[in-house]
Amino acid sequence: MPNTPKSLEQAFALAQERYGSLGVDVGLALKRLATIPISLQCWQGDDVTGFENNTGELGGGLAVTGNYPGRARSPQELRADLEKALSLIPGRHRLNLHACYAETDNRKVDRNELEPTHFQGWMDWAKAHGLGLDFNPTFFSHSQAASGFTLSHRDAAIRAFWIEHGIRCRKIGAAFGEALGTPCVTNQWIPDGYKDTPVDRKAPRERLAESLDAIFAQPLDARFNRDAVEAKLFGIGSESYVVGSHEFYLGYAFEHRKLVCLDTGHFHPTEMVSDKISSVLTWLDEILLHVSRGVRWDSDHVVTFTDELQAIAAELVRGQYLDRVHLGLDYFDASINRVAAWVIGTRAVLKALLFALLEPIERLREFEDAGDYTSRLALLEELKSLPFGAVWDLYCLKAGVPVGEAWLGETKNYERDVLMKR
Ligand code: RNT
Ligand code: ZN
Repeated sequence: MPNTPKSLEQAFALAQERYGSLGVDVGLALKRLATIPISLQCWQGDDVTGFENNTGELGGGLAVTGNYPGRARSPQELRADLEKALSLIPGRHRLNLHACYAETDNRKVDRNELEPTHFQGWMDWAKAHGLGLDFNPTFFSHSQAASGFTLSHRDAAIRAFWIEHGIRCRKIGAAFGEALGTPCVTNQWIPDGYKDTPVDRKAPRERLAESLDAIFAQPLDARFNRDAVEAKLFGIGSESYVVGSHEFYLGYAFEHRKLVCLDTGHFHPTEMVSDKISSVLTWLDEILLHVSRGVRWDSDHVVTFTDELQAIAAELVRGQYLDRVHLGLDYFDASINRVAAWVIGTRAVLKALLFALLEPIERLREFEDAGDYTSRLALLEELKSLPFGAVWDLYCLKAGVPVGEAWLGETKNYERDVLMKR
């Protein structure tokens, strides 16, 4: 059957009945889904290059692989690509910017000189498109980060340079929040670490704590800016030791009432972020998620509808955490169409959230509370083959975005007409 509005409505009506028989209110689930913003990472559009026109080499132990044509080379191209992607994704979302995407009119403005005005173009664009903005200082791809150390560097002058960058970025974040009427999450991630086994694990961490205290010294209005800190397990060239480890930042965030950012690629491959959410939220008010997909390592593959993504979404819904968790994407794949990469990843997160919102949670809880684990397992398995796709399709139809794989054709046209001409 083709995807005519009529056939989609019919399929939806049957799905609604089926879910209704399990006590699930499909209409309510769709309403809730429409209120959840996903922060799209600007850096998927240009392989984390930014507009500083520096060496063009990606630092910080990050790696983008692939050479698919059509990379955005200017703010105009990046915004056009984002507009295309957003037109294929249901709902209202956000953009996650990095400091290296400043617009400085071809003038050299160093990271410790950045001001909100250097992001005016982004603010105007975000406002015109009803998007919120999130922000990240860029502590990599820079001469002052060449040693692999920034906020924990043993040289106080280098630390001071990066502290100033961190301070300025928080203010830029607050300017975003004030201009757009929605708090900006400003996320601090640094690459600092050693390739080989250090003999002093302690001093860099003490220096990092001091640098963070300096960055966060000035309180900012939480209506405009929220601070997050992101840990990592290892990077390329920092395999043996990372200063900003999970325990380090968890402690820091708890002590200083910051958000931790849990990046799904930043843990040992068998450690699951889905299990960390309720643990961390027992102690912190809010967190940021960087949804990524590691393949064997922190590879930053495009997010897909995996078991772990479903488990994360389920945790957010079951724990009623949606208002305390900021959802952002973090991957960069240069081996496929970059607009499609955004669309695939964002749609996957939304699908996972919808799947979770359609869960007959009352019934499952009853089974669990009664010790009936047989029924819990049986129902969880049966839910996987309910007509969830029909609900998702209708959501897309009503949101005015392409249903099913139809978005791909639009992306291919854009590739032919725009991306291939770059
Ligand atoms: C790096 C972190 C960080 C970056 C972005 C570009 O491992 O995940 O979030 O991916 O800041
Ligand atoms: Zn991340």
